[in-house]
Amino acid sequence: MSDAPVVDYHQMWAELGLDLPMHDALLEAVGGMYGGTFMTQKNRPEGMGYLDFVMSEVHGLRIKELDDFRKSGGKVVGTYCLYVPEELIRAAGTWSVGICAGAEWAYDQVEQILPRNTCALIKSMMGFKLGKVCPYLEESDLLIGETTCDGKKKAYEELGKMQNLYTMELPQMKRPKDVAFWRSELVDLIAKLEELTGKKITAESLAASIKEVNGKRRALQRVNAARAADPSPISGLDALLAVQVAFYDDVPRFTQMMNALADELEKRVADGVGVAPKGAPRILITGTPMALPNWKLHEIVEKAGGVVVGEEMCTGSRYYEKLVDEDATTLDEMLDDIAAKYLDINCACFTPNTGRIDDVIRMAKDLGADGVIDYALSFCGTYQIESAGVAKAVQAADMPVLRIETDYSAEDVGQLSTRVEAFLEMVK
Ligand code: BJ8
Repeated sequence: MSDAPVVDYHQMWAELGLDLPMHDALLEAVGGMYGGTFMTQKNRPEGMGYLDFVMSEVHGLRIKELDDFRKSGGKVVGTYCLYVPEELIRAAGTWSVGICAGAEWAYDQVEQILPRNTCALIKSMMGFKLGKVCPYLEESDLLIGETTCDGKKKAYEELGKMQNLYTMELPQMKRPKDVAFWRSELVDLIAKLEELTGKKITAESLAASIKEVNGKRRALQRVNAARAADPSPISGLDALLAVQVAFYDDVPRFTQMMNALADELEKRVADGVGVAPKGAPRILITGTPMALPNWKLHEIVEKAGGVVVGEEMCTGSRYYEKLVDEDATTLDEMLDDIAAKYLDINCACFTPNTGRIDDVIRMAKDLGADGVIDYALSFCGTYQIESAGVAKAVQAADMPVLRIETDYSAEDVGQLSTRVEAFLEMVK
């Protein structure tokens, strides 16, 4: 993946308190998965070399950067949900990392605390902590949870017994009084961040971080807009990876590299260069987020000859589509804008959540999708219940839909592949 000399990070991982044999096993498993899933793809954009490098150093160089930052007095804040505003975290001078939870780990320990019938994302979130294999968690001076679904909310109570964790209360409706309440939660978050860092968030620092994070989202918008072309210039797997990495990479560097990737994709589109033959079945996926290293469904679709052209999910359009207004000049106005932008995310924890269905139909049309796959993790009640309504709306828009319920295990890959293959046959 890279010609850089191999550095041994075991000392750093040991200082973080990781379980070294288990962590080595995790890295080996994820490295093997990455090689088999990503490096075997044909005709990838050259710009993906950056993300290949980031992934090859996911627990190495990036953790060293966080480590150095903390040793020089900086603070790192770990988050689990899209509603926690990255702009505020950065405006406090802290670095934000999205903690991934996309692989089965230490479930035997997890199930001593949480019920077996808990969604894979929550179990993985706890498993990485209990199994002592996530350096991002251990580098976090503060974790920020949120009251989204009941499972996460209660799991945060348990996680908070092991690590410094602060929970924001997220309303679950979007009336003006809910926006006002959410804004008051942002004010409390500012106080928490200022207490952590001893630094004040000012209008200047917040304006700068709003611009910076918007810049990152705009770069991802460009990358994803290119996927409307047929043939698509980038695979769904690679586009998904870009959003997954957006949660923890250095913001200015990532933005620059994603803009360079977008330049290349736009050139590919102009030249008619794609990753799959023109006319390959085009699929939009909607549903629960796919945290690193959850690449299961995309891999199944693309190995079956389809191409994923969009993700209506938190590791997709919900992350990059909406921006915070940049015109405000006072801290108060900026908080209004941040509260409005974030409460406009369409998560199934909200009622009603019809905006998500509108987004699915709009994206399917804009991206030229031939079919939609609705993806829900087992035991995720909110997304599972929304699934029937999503399917009905997609069918009413004259598009085929496939509903999938799964988890992080490989056990159902054969069965899912058969269903996806039949679906791809049908959509074309
Ligand atoms: S904004 S989708 S990141 S809450 S899959 S843990 S909902 S039982 S992840 Fe989410 Fe924020 Fe919403 Fe996005 Fe619960 Fe469902 Fe598990 Fe989930």
